[in-house]
Amino acid sequence: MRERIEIIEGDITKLRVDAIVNAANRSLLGGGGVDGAIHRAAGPGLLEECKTLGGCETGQAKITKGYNLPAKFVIHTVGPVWSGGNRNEDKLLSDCYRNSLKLAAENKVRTIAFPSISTGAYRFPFERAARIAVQTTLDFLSKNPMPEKVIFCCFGREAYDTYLKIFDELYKE
Ligand code: AR6
Repeated sequence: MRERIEIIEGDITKLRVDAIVNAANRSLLGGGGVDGAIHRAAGPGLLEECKTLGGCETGQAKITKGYNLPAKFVIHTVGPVWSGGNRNEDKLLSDCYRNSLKLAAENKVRTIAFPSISTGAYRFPFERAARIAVQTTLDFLSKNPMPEKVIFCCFGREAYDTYLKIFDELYKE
């Protein structure tokens, strides 16, 4: 199990993996943050395909091709907007990871990279989000052979340090 999870610091648009996950909004028509970076790097074909998808509900996920990205696919998921923690935000964020991993497995994705969903414009507290990301992924991988590898792509040193700390807390041999 340990070898199926990797924590790195970097820009997710540069990763040569089967799928990268996009922290999108319900329209799936682009935005700022990692969503903007992914659309810029993928080129206009990505938006054209996204227009055909009819949006996406919070906690759900949809898949497209990667166009000019080094990644073959983009899995678009919509995280919850943080509004204090009493609006089912934890469960919805966990759904994002679980549904993205499920969609990846269905599409024979072997390696997938996640950004930290909801922790930018949507203001989810970072440590709390990292704990949900890691725990949901550990649960999924313990029950499923695919994807073979999950990468948490941390944007900046502080994010990276937090993920390492949370992983050490949650991972038991
Ligand atoms: N690679 C990896 N992580 C990144 C990158 C990158 N290139 N750029 C930013 N991050 P956000 P959200 C990190 O705001 O909170 C968009 O407008 C960033 O440091 O991108 O889910 C959408 O269209 C942060 O930790 O996504 C939605 O409207 C994390 O990615 C809304 O923002 C997520 O920040 C979604 O908000």
